[in-house]
Amino acid sequence: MTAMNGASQEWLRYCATQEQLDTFNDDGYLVVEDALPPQMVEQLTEVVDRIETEERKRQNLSSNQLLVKFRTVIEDDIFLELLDWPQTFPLVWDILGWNIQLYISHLIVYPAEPEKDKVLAGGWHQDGGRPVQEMERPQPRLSLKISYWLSNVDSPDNGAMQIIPGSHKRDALPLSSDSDSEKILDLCVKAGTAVLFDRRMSHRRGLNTSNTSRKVLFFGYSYRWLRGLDFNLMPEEILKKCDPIRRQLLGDGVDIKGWWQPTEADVPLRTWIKEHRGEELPIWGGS
Ligand SMILES: O=C(O)CCC(=O)C(=O)O
Repeated sequence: MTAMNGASQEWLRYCATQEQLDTFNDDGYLVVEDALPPQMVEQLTEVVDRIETEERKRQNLSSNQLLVKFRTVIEDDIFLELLDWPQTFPLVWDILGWNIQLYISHLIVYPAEPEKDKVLAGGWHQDGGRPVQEMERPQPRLSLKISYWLSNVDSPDNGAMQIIPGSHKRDALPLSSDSDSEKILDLCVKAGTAVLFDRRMSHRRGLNTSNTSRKVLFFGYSYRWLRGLDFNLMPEEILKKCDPIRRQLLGDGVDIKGWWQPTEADVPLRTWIKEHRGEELPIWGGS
């Protein structure tokens, strides 16, 4: 197999335990504390601050407005490191399998709300766009996101993400904004924490009434037969910087057919897992 990036040396140390798999399956989310060391948080924050300045100009946003930036992965090479980050990536392939790609990467910078009693801007939702409306119930999992927290969320007032644990199984949003309120969990996390969540789990952004800006990166992974929201064809100059597994995650492959019926060359992640875990891993089961 072609030379891999340094991160792959560490992947086997961080594969999912049965307890982590059970937690993700039962609750719909999984917290990985200290997924990013302080130095990485610092480097990412520097990059995010630069992007924030550029984007506020581009989107004509004032410094106290919410900033949402999609297609973040191409904005700096440091995000290519996050693509297969050792403390989180093996969890993704242990949950979804190896036929995966990055389908979305977005950044949210949420400054403190100027007024204390603003209503929540982001409503309860499941991720996935139109398919969420158009698929029959119960929906399949299809994708998950990793949120990388770059600022401390010590209390709900810091704009903690709100989730309803277990709601991915019920596969229905709360009927009114505050029904289910007893089941709502405010995700309080330290900077450097990663939280993986099932796209079907009801979630929303909480209100930031503190005096600090909340910074989070979201990396969403889906099956390769679902096409990307960020890109279908990643720019060649980004692909050139990447080893085969990163290229797979960025949507590269031999041809369209291989998204559905992969050959070995389409899915180097499968080859890596096979070689390093000694698993059989059949490649596909018919047309
Ligand atoms: O910003 C948040 O806390 C929630 C983000 C969110 O809803 C999403 O990524 O789908």
